[in-house]
Amino acid sequence: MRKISVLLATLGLVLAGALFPMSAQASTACDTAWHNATSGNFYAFDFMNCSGKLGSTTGNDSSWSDSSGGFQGSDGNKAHSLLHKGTSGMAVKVYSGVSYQGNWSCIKKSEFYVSQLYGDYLTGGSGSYQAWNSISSHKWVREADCGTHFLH
Ligand SMILES: [Ca+2]
Repeated sequence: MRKISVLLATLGLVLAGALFPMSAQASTACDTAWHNATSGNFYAFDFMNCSGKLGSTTGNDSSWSDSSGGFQGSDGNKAHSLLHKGTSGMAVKVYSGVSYQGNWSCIKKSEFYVSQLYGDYLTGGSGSYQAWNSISSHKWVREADCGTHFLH
């Protein structure tokens, strides 16, 4: 009888692992978007669950509201989800201000994506600031440069 309980408990854990393989906020839509994304690129989306692409780039962008780089025009202060398909091992540091100013946080390669920025915060810098509707610039950095500040 006891053996059966242990077996069932183990089976339960295996099933839970299969249903939530990546994180508490795993998203089937973002899984698909990640697999379809171009290697080496960082993406941002207008809506949650990696929908409504704002832009993508292999490089840095000091302003998501100017007319150059991977993010332009009305892309600033709009992102609700992010996707990281970098291959170098670098993290992407996102900022609430243009020119890499304001509050910031990072998405690391092993996170793959952030399916919902709403409720997450840019805790780097002075105090913290909402992560949704606020990202205005980004750059690739060494993961160690992010300290403990990572999006979830
Ligand atoms: Ca730009």
